[in-house]
Amino acid sequence: MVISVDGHFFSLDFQQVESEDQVLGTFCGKEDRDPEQTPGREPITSPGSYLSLTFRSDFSNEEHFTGFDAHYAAVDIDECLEKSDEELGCDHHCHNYIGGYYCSCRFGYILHTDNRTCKVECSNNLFTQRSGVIHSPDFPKSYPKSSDCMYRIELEEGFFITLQFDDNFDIEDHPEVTCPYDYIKIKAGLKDLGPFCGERPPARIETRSNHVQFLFHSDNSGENGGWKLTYTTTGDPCPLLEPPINGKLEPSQATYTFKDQVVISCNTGYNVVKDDVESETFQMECMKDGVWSSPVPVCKIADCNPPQELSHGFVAFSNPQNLTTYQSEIQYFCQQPYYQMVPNVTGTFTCDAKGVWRSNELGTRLPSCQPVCGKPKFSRSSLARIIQGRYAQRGISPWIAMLQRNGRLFCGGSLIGNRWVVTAAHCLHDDLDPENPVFRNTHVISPSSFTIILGKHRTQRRDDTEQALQPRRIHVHPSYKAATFEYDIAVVELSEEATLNDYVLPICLPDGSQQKDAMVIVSGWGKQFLQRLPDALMEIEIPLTDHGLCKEAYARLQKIVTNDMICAGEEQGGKDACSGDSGGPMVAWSNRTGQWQLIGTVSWGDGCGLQNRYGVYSNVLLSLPWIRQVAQMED
Ligand code: 4AZ
Repeated sequence: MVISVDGHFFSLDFQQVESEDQVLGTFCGKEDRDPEQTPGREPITSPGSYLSLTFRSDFSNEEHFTGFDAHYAAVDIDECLEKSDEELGCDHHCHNYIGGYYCSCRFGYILHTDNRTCKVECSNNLFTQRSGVIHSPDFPKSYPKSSDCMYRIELEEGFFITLQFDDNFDIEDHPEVTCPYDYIKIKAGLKDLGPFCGERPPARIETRSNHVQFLFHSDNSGENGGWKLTYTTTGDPCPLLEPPINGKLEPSQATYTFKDQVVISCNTGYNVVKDDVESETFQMECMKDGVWSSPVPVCKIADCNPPQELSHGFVAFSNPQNLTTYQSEIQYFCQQPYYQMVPNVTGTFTCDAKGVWRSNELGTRLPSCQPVCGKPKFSRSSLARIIQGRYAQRGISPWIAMLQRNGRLFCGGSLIGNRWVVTAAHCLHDDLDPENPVFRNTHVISPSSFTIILGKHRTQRRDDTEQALQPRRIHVHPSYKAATFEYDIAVVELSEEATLNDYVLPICLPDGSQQKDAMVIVSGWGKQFLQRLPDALMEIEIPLTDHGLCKEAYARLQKIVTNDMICAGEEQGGKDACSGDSGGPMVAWSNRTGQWQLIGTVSWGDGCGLQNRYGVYSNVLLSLPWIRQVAQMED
């Protein structure tokens, strides 16, 4: 601030105006008479914010002096405009205020404690990338003053940092003294480098260290362009790698250095094996001091291992050494002629590149060997037609089952598949007398109370071909009515599989292709005429009877032939099933499939072989969905 004084002056005594020890003027006299000694109307301006005025009068007043009157006012000076840059010292911006001025800095800079220069805050720059560029603030424009910039490059142990300065290098220096003002100092590991300044950049610096500290100091003067450097990192090289036999390395390079990674993969059909573990790929890394993280693994051919066994089948290798490795081929076969492959495929599998047996037909699913049904080895000669009922040939009805209790025959049955026997529900009933008040549908005999014998022919003597099997479970048809013999059908599960051979083979389930008037064959060990039991299996060939005709024949006896029953027999009687034949098979030849099918199971009748009476059988076709469900058979 300056103070300006002006006013009227009427004095012979004097008045002195001073500012900061400097006398600005001494005045006396009368304004209109002595203008040169009076301040007149000209303002007096102090150089600073202080001004003093002394009025002195002596011992006499010769005239009537009126004194003076002066006015003062504070006037501000804009130093930013008035003073030279050097006088001001503001690095970036100057701001005036009443009585003074202050400096400020551009965005990104901070005012130094000298309140004049602008510096930057750059004490904490950390670089962790494997390469990068560092330069002085504002490069290539002049760098800030009064700054201490610290740069750190920090990498994992094993890396070596190399510094390469740009040719465009300009740091304030001195012709005689080494870098007294501005400089770069570098600390690389335990080594100190620098100071560096001037216009010639330092040569490329290979530090062989993974830590570099870098100080750039600037003082409060000078206008220099600064510096720029590129840093790169390398590590010790690892030894050259040979790809494994039947494999490759990626990426394929002439040299690999610290942190470089290679992926080892094998050709199709081979797997990488490392520490007994197989995988598709394996990664290796070049570590510090030039060593690989592990040795190169080997490529081992994919191995499908011995193929799964096939129940009732076997597997054959297409190569003589029984190899199970990549591209080896195997073929499954079923135990013919008793088992066939389902689905009907070649059963050829090849070991794929993943070490899995695979077939074009089934993928990785195995086929199954299912019993062949309705195809006995021994067949009736077409000439030898059954006239009266006759001894069956051994093995001609290989599906027939004998149900024995306490060593005595009580019913017949038919083998379906290799674990199931179809028989009549009434055979498995506790109380066979419907007149008895305790007669109940639920009174089923225990599976352990009877035995099923397959491959049987004779009644009184053992057969070499027989297989005695124990029932495990009994399933009686849910619609079975003991009082009326409706749905007189049951399925017995065997506790173990029957061994299929020429004398033990299952019968096929019906496919509905049966003609209404077809001839059927009924076999059994039941009673003959004169109540005698035969000493070997008997069979008859009879026609199916019209349902209406059969119904009518029995209606006269107040017996109902329901729709789940089929009748067979000749009008004149003679050939018929009888007591002991119950549950046994009624089979028919299917021209369509070329196999024997189970059409019915022996159920009931009025007497045996009587005229105008027919044997009544449970219609298997009607119970087919239930049988398939119980015996877990697919369609
Ligand atoms: C029975 O008692 C029986 N004529 C089976 C079939 C016939 C008659 C009786 C048919 O097991």
